[in-house]
Amino acid sequence: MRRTLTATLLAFLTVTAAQAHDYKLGSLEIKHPWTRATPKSATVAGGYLKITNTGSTSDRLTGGSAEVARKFEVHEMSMDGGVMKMRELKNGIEIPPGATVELKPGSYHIMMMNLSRPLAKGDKIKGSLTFEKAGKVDLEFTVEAMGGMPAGMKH
Ligand SMILES: [Cu+2]
Repeated sequence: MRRTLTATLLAFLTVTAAQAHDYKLGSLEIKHPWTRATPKSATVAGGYLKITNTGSTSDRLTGGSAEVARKFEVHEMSMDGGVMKMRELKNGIEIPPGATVELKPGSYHIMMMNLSRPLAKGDKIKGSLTFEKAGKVDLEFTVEAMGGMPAGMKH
């Protein structure tokens, strides 16, 4: 009996923790915004998350903010003649109805630039995302372990 109770409680806590880091804005669901710990000299950090559009009209992620960055851009990374290149998406990223778009290393991402301080694992960075139609949502980026940047990545 006691064992069952503990297992149930654990399952409940796990689910609660996972849900605590999801956000909703109208028909947009935003899951697990995160970034990476940065070395002391770093001036940029990537931002990653998943956006699901449960509505019937398209929207666009056009920008946002992060308390540690003076500039916040939406970027795309792609292979160009065997070289990884990134560029700013001035018109943002489309989130079509019914679709889930993932911002992740090596793909679409948020670029936090001109960092005011290094990011340490375990930190929570307050920020926001702005969508063309849905407007603005406040959220937190969790800072995860430092990771290697893909070779050839330049700004
Ligand atoms: Cu970038």
